[in-house]
Amino acid sequence: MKLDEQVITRAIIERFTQKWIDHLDLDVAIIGGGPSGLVAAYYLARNDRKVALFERKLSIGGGMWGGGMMFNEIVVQDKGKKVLDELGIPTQPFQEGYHTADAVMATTTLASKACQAGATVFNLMCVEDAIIRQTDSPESARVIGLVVNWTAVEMAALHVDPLTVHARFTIDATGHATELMHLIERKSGSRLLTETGKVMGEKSMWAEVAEHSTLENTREAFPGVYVAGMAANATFGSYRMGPIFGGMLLSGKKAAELIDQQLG
Ligand code: 48F
Repeated sequence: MKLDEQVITRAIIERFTQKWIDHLDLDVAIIGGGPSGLVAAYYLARNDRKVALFERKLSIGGGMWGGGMMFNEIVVQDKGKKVLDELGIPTQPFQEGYHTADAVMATTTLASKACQAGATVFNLMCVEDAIIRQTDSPESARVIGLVVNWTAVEMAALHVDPLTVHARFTIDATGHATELMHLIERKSGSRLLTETGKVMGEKSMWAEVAEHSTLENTREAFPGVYVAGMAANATFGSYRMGPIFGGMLLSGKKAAELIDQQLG
């Protein structure tokens, strides 16, 4: 058989188009392919939820590849280690209560597990807006979908209109930037489900407190939208934690469990 460039091209266009059409109506849309987004994608997809994850960059993994300051090892505490165990990611004990994992092994395995469980990743796409609907008052507003565009369009600042997906639930797992929640704050005309009604902003570094609060802050932050990972702490005004990743992993898992319950 001779290889034909036209067949290769048609295969890519047809298959991608079909994949995109198949994911226009989702149970859960996840924004951000860092550790929290990937863990959430894994647990939701494993429960047969229709999940798509949108990632601005070429690669998924977010801030996990680089460990701490490009020393590509991550640290997890005992509870975080349990999630790595469930995913089959090897860890090494460091001292009591602390474990390490190779950052590249952790990132690639997590990404692979999420995809194999059935989550579909759309990389090189950024979420630039939300679809917010309200029935009567601003209080009834709910996010029912996302507005997406190619990262290349964003980078080149081209004037090209985006496309959309609908989702019953959305997870903002965009890390420190907390992009979706900032968008909703600007555009919804209603309060977020935080104490101030706004994105409260990230505080300085305090690993001990931040790791606990990441989990507490993993919850619905606007009707239809959950926050996970660093975005949870930035939304609800807590600390950052640096290269300890247990909170990120547990947050992704908690977001998945909460949404799973809601989906019934
Ligand atoms: O930052 P990131 O890894 O988020 P995370 O899951 O984990 C945080 C840790 O990596 C680390 C930390 C840990 O202890 O504090 O920072 O909370 O991944 C966020 C991903 O979201 C993508 C971004 O490119 C990154 O890969 N992202 C951000 N905004 C958008 C987006 C957007 N609007 N559309 C698509 N992707």
